[in-house]
Amino acid sequence: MARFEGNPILAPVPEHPWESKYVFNPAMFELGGKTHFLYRAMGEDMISRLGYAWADEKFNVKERLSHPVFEPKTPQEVRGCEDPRVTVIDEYCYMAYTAFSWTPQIGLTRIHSNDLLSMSWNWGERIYPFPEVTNKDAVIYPRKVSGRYVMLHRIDPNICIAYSDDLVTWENHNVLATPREGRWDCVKIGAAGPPLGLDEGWLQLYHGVDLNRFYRLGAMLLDKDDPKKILYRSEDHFIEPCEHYECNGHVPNVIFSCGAVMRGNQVYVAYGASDTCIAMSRFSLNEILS
Ligand code: BMA
Repeated sequence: MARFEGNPILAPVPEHPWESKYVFNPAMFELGGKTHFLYRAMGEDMISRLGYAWADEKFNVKERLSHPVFEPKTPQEVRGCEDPRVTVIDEYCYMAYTAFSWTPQIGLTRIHSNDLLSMSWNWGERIYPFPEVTNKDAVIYPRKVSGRYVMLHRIDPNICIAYSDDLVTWENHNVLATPREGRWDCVKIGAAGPPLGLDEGWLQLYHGVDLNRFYRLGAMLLDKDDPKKILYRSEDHFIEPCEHYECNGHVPNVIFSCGAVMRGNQVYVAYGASDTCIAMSRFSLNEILS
């Protein structure tokens, strides 16, 4: 992956108490001709809230709100709402996130696309589909596959898959992929963001953690009609921490993505760097598919 020259693209704002220390791990998605970022932010109280910014077609950030747009509201998330991943399905933006109380679990909610575009933050009900399960890194697929919605989630250390008819009740849980001994993804793995639908299959970026707690990104290609079949998994990672903003920060040596967008042959990937700021990178589909 090639990094943007202007990295990092978003940094903490010392004047905003809720995002004065760290901003990272943004959902990234396209809607209404804009690229949207919903990002995890932490300030003095170390509670994660979500901030919002949008960018133009060249990924220049045009507007960033000075207030959080999603905050902890229920006992399940008293310690924060983390790592959002957004999937646009019909007229709604569905958001999966980590709801953090004493343990992390998956939170799901949605907002109407018109509300998101007009920045009216009328989020729907928050549901916790797997109560009591320590879980993170959920992503919802952008359309039904063979008649059912698909979700990947992460029960440490594996990426798991689940299915739903209504985006509320999720069942048929299975392990999709496990860490690989002796490699960059040997300790734990998690889906990076909703997958990209290609003719060749679902391109699923994921993060892998190694014994030194380095977070890197790689990818799997999953079968178009049966995503629990892994057609290919990258031997090597696509990007690893090496820039100063990736190696020095709140949690050093972390590249953690929650979303990417595809433009023709290019994939643009937003990522949190060292749990402190937000950067962008890009790669060519032709290159990785060949
Ligand atoms: C994960 C999550 C991410 C974070 C990463 C590295 O477990 O908490 O938000 O970026 O660890 O610290």
